[in-house]
Amino acid sequence: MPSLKEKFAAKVPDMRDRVKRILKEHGETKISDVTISQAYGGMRGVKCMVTETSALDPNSGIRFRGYTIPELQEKLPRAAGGEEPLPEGLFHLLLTGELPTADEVAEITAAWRQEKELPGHVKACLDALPQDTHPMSQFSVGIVALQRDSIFVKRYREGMSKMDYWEPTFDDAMVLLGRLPLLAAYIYRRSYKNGEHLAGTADADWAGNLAGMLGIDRPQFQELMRLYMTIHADHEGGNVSAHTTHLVGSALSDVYLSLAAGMNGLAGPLHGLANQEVIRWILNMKQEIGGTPSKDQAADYVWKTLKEGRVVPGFGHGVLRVTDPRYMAQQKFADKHLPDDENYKIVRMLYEVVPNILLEQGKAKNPWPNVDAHSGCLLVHYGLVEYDFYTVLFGVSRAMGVLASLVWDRALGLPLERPKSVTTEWMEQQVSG
Ligand code: CMX
Repeated sequence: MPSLKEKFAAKVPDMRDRVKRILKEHGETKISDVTISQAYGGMRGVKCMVTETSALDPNSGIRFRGYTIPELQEKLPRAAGGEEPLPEGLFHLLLTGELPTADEVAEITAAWRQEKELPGHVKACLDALPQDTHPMSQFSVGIVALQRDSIFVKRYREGMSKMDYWEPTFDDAMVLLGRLPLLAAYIYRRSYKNGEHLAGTADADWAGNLAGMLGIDRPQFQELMRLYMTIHADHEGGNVSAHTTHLVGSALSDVYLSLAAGMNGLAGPLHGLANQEVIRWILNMKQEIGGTPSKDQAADYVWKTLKEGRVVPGFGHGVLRVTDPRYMAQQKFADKHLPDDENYKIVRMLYEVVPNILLEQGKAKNPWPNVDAHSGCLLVHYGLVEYDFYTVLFGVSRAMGVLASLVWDRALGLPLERPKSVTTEWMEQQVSG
């Protein structure tokens, strides 16, 4: 069986040829026109970058290398006795475009699980931070501290051909992906469990082991982690965390510097941090109402939020115009494992209440829930009640997608990203009669 690296290497020449051919034959073909609104409005819909790993359709949602989430749940290898896909398999798919066999997944698990402990200087670095430093800040600091071991940096200094850049990028990505659960668990246990760290489970998979290191060693929570890590991994290239990782990587910054930058973007409340905001917002609503809200009480609370000039966290999306399939995958999980959970029932009720209100208000282009509307209630159910930690889990998963893309960026020799900016004066000159 060829290794993952050998399998990837075999795919590189053909992709290089395809890109070379399309550039040579159609390089001047237009694929997007840019309006003034788009230039001021966050570049929505401007087609100006290439990401191979996944594509997002406004009306049907994410497809990872062509596969929907239900298809992945059916086709990707699972843990023994489990029903959810192993995220290692998704990484194989994102990187190579091919569904892996169980043996290929086992190879990735073994490679990532070789990383057994964080380097001492990384732990010391984290321990030097005040305990109440936000977990996403700790995550970013930890990733940058891990950069000391970058193989790419060493090889670049020694002098390396451009054609070989992808190789140490791949090696760095594999080490980093092995270490991210260790980093996440270290942050969790130092922040919330008096620094009482837990050893992993010797024979567990990547996500199952993370569950154990967090201290929630229940088979159902392991399953949740497998699902969570799979569905959060990638959302094509334009979202803030993916785009930032790609942009910083385009300066040949290694995977550590690039991912840390992407994670700083994920830590914004309009992006990944929305997952902690959602559960806080729900719990504040319960507290203010003094119990489980009725539909009318929830509606009043949503209006109050909007009237205060705030967003309703977990609803809306920059691209999607339907309910996020990642939300639906979590709903299916909840229906199966925790149908009577009180917070889950509130999340379900909000699905009936919020979209109508956002439609009535008439501002949000997409009134439907996104991935972050759901994840919190699942985590709370299994006892993970430290909300500030939630985005770290999103980050561990997102790393798989953005790092698979970064390896491709290096393999295809994509250049420094440098779009053109203009001034308002320039805009005014364009439109003046
Ligand atoms: N609640 C209230 N207002 C909302 C809203 C929401 N959930 N979603 C959009 N709007 C508002 C916008 O703030 C904007 O208002 P202004 O015109 O006053 O600036 C207007 O509707 C139009 O926005 P849009 O084009 O529909 O949405 P954007 O593409 O600009 O932004 C997003 C997308 C996700 C940032 C936005 O829907 C939002 O703020 N949602 C809540 C935060 C959230 O859940 N983020 C997580 C997204 C998923 C992820 O990345 O993890």
